Amino acid sequence: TLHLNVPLLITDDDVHEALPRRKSHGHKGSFGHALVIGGSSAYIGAPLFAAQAALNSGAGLVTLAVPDIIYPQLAAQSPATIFLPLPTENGYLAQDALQVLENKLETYDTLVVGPGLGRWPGGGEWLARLLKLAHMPVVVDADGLAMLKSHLSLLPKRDRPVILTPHPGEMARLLGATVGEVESDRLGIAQRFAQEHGVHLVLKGHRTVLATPEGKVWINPLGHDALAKGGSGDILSGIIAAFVAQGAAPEQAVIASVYIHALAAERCAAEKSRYSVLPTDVLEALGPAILSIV
Ligand code: NPW
Ligand code: AMP
Ligand code: MG
Repeated sequence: TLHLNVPLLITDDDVHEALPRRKSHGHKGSFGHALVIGGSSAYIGAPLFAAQAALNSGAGLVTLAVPDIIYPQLAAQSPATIFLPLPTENGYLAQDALQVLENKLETYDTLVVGPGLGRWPGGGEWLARLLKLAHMPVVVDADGLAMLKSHLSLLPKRDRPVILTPHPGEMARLLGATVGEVESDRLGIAQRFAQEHGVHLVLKGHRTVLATPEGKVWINPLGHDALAKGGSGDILSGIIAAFVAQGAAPEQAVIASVYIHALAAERCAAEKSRYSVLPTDVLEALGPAILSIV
């Protein structure tokens, strides 16, 4: 029997507090190493958006693990990213991509899995094995969420935090509900899911909701339809990973991420209209948005 907690509206001050502190004498190792696993033959931009967002949000090192068929195009576009090309099968990561990753996983401070990953038969088991091997905070987004559906019982058993970032369509799929049902009770659904599965649940969309495993609920007051364009969510997952890599607790990392993501988009829209904002504009506006808070 859960009672619905009163949600808190995220403020500038909360974000100021939540942002991980930078140290002038810090080096790239001090600011964490984020690993992004994603991409497939159809979705080349998504993993790059996540990796670039992590770099623009302060991660010291970012490695992008992608199917080797798309690696050359990506590598040409982001010189600051480190690449880990993985074996490909039918345009998706091959099952044995895990063997390549397995010994390297302890290098990374945080993991994002899902942007542009696609879905393939056996993908759920692949993801479940990855989550068992990965002893760091993990952000599961996009197709990672689709493949997690039959493995939700894994989540409460993990020793490190899990952050899930579904849009209403992905939330509906996870619950076996309709988008209408999700949208009619965003706060209640997020809170129950987070507590039941022991995760930080970021239910995206207009007025994004964050629910913590303890039942605390936050609402992001910022953001509008300038973010309603493919790639926006992929950027958000990278920002969260960067703040976690820099030492923020998951709750603080998400509070800062959803707010700065939305603030950046609003600032872009003020310059070029809500019609014309692209994910690449939001990426560039992350720095100015952070500057307006710190
Ligand atoms: P509908 O039909 O649109 O109304 P999927 P995805 C619904 C990658 N991307 N509120 C939607 O409903 C991602 O990273 C790559 C309510 C539909 O039923 C993923 O890997 C890009 N409903 C992959 O694409 C740029 C909503 O959910 C279902 C909703 C698939 O991700 C784009 C769609 O969900 C993209 O990021 C909302 N706010 N949003 C690239 N450039 O490389 C969605 N729905 O099938 O999981 O598809 O979100 O497009
Ligand atoms: P995705 O669907 O995974 O690309 O994620 C979309 C991102 O853009 C999420 O962070 C959403 O919260 C945000 N977004 C999309 N449309 C809106 C909207 N109308 N108002 C506020 N945020 C939005
Ligand atoms: Mg998405």
